[in-house]
Amino acid sequence: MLKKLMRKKTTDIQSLNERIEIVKKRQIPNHIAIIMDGNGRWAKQRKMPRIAGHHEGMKKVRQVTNFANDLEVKVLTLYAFSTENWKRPKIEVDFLMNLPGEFLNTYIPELMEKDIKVEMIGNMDALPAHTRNAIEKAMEITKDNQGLILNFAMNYGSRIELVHVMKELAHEVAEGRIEANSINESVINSKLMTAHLPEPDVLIRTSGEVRLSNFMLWQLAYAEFIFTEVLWPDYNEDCLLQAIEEFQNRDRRFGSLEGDQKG
Ligand code: V0D
Repeated sequence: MLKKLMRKKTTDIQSLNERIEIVKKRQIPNHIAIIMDGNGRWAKQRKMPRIAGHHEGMKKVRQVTNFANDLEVKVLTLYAFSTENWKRPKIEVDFLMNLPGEFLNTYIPELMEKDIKVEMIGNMDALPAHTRNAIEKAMEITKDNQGLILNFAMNYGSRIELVHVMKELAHEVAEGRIEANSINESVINSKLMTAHLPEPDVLIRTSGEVRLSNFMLWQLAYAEFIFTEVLWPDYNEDCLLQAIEEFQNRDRRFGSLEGDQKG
């Protein structure tokens, strides 16, 4: 019985490696965005406090980041905290705000070793000073790294981002710095917090929720959406590989059709 189990495990690992080889021969998405949902539900199922789910979720951030880096994904954007999340109980928000510091304290040496660069989008001003300091320090330390960009969406909301873009453009028009007629998609792109990044090719949302929840509304215009029932603390390499396989299969089926204005 044990032998059989072990053999099964070995073949599972082999097939994972085989799948990686196959996936690597095809188009790897440049930019993957993930809404990491289901941490609270994961904890509830185990009769644990919600914060235990968040903490377990943080461990998955590390695992998924390392795997995306191995696959040579260029950008991984993770929705860590939305502008709506402030409505949660203060004790939960306080716990969440300690996660960036804890994550970075333990993970920075590995980020340096793997050449991973930390960035963030969202309104930093409203974050507690200790959270902001931890993230700013990590961005500073990793700023010259050339590998994966690990982009955290923190206190991010897409509509407020677009409001800022529109306000800025209105000012520029009012002051005669640009003409209203010259506003186009690339002008708007250049004002977004993601201006320097490629658009996401894939959006993944875990935990069976099938909504965008004010996440990168403009940037996701052409992305493939992949929804999974898996709760974020249960998400792993196999799940991400499955998502990329799904992306590659969809791309193959629809990528060459006319009328789908890609790129
Ligand atoms: C909780 C699942 C890493 C989602 C993942 C404050 C909910 C674990 C970070 C992190 C959170 C953020 C910035 C940074 C380094 C790490 C994080 C939050 C929540 C919100 F520079 N995990 N994580 N931030 N969770």
